[in-house]
Amino acid sequence: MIHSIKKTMLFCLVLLIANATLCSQDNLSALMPMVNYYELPQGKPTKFKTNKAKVYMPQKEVGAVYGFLEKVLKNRLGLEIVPSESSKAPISIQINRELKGEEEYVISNKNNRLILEAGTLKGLFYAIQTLDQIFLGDIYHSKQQQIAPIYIHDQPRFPFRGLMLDPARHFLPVADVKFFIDQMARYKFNKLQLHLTDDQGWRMQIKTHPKLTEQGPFYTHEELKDIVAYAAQRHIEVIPELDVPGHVVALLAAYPELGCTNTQQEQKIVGKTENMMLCASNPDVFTIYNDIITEVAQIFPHHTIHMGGDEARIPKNWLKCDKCLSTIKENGYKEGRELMQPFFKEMKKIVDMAGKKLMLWCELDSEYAPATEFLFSYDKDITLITWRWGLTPTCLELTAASGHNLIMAPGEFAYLDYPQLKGDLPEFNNWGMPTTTLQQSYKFDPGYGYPIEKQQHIQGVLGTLWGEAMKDINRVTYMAFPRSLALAEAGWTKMEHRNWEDFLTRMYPNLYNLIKLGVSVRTPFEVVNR
Ligand code: TNX
Repeated sequence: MIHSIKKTMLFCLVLLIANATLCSQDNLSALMPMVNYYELPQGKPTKFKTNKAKVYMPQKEVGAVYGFLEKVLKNRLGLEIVPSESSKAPISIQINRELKGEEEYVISNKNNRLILEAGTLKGLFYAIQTLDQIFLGDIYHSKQQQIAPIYIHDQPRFPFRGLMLDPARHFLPVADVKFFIDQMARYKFNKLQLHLTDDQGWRMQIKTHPKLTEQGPFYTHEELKDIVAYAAQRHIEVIPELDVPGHVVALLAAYPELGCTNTQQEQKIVGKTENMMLCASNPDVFTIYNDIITEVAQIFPHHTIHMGGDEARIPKNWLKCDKCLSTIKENGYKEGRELMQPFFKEMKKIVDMAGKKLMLWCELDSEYAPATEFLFSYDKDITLITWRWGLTPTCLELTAASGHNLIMAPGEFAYLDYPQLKGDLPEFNNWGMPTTTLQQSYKFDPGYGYPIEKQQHIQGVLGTLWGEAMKDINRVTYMAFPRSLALAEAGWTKMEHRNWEDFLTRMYPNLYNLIKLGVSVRTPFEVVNR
C-alpha cells in the first residue's frame, strides 16, 4: 500500500514537472541572433490546433517571400496555408512603408492574431526566419503548438554580415554552396564571399580565356548565375574574390608570361607551387584582368569585387624581377611595396570601368614595413577587411583616420578555418593554426569597444572558412557551426542584448535543428559542465 502511494506521488511529481515544462512556452528560447527589441505583453497565446491557417497578404509583391512562410508553417506546425482576403485572418504578412530600415521588421502576436510587417521583402524574410525560430523553441522545449503574446521590433547593428567560402582550395559543388546558403539565411547573414581564384585553382569560367580553367573543376557562368539567384532569393548577396597580385599560381600555370621575369621559367604545379606573383610592370596583366573583371561584373550584381591584396611575397618576386626593378628605379621608390600603388591604381581603374567598387584585405604585415605605418594610400571608395591576428586595432585606427569603410574579420574571432579547440580538426594541412573557441568567437565585439564616433566606418563582420584544410562541405559546416552563430549575433545584435549564458541556451535548439537538417556541426562539449 505504502509502496503504491509512493508510486502515485512520484507519478504526480513527474507529471507536475512535465506540465510545468510544457506550459512554459518561451518565444525567446531559440532566437539566433537575439533580437534587438521585444516586449512580452500579458494575454492568451495563439494556438495552432487545426491543420489549416488563413493568411492575409494584401500586397502582391509579398508573394516573393510567401513560399518561405508556407514552408515554416508546414514544417513546424503541419499547417496548410489558405490565402484570405480578410485583414482579420489569424496570420498577416504585409509591407508597411513606415518601417524604413532595409532590414527592419516587426512581429506582433496578440489577441489570436499574428502579424509580420516590414518596409521591404528582406525585412519580411527576416521576420519569417525569426518566426521559424519561435516555433523551433516551442518544438524543442514546450511542444504547445502556440505562440505566447509577443512584440518584436528588430533591425541589425551592422549592414554587412558575411561568411566566406573558399572553393579555390577545395572545390565545392553548386548544390553544396546552396546548402550552405540555406544555413546562412536562417541566421540573417546577408553576404557570401566566394574566394574563386588562388594557387590551388581557378574556379570561374572566363569565356575570353578558357585556358584558365583547363585544370580542375570550376563554375560555369550559368552555375554562378544560379548561385547568385538562389542567394538573392534568400537576401544574400554574393561577393566574388579574385586574389591578386599574390595567390595566382593557377593563373600563372596557364599564362607563365604574366609572372615576374624571375619566375617565368619555373614549373608551376597547381596545388603545390605557391608564393608567386603577377608582374606589376607587364601591361598584359591588366589586359587579361580587364577581360576577366568584365565577365565577373556581368555575373555578380553586387557592387563590390574583392581583389585580395594579401600575402604578396614582394621580396621573392617584384624585388627579383627585371621589369619591376626598373619601374621601382624609374619612380624613385625606396621600397618594393610602393609598387602596390600603381598596381592597384590600374586594377581599380578596371574595376571602376566595370561599374564596381574595389574591396581588399587590409594587409599590414610587418614583414615588409612596420604595421603602424603601412596602409598604402588606397582610394577612399575602397573597402578594407581587417584580418591579421593582433593587427585589427592598428587597422581600425588607420581606417578611422583615413575614412575607409572597414569590415571586421579578425583572426582572433572570425577565422573559422582555425580549430575550435586544441587537438580538434583539421587533421591535415594544419600549419600550426591558433585556436578560436566558440566562447572566443562569442566575445567578438565588432566595434572593438571603440566610442561610437570611431565606429562609423565599420560596416560589419565576415567569418572566413579558408579551405586548405577542408575537403568538403561537411567539414566546412563542422568548422562553421556553432561558431558562425556567435558571429551572426556579433553582426546583428547590439552588445547590450548579448550574453554568453543566454546565447548557449538559445544555441541548443538551433544545433538540434541543424543536425536534423543533416548539417554536420561540432558538438561544443567544452561549454557543458559535465
Ligand atoms: C591567410 S586571410 C590567407 C589565406 C589563407 C588563410 C589561412 C588572407 C587574406 N589570406 O590565403 O587561406 O590565411 O588561415
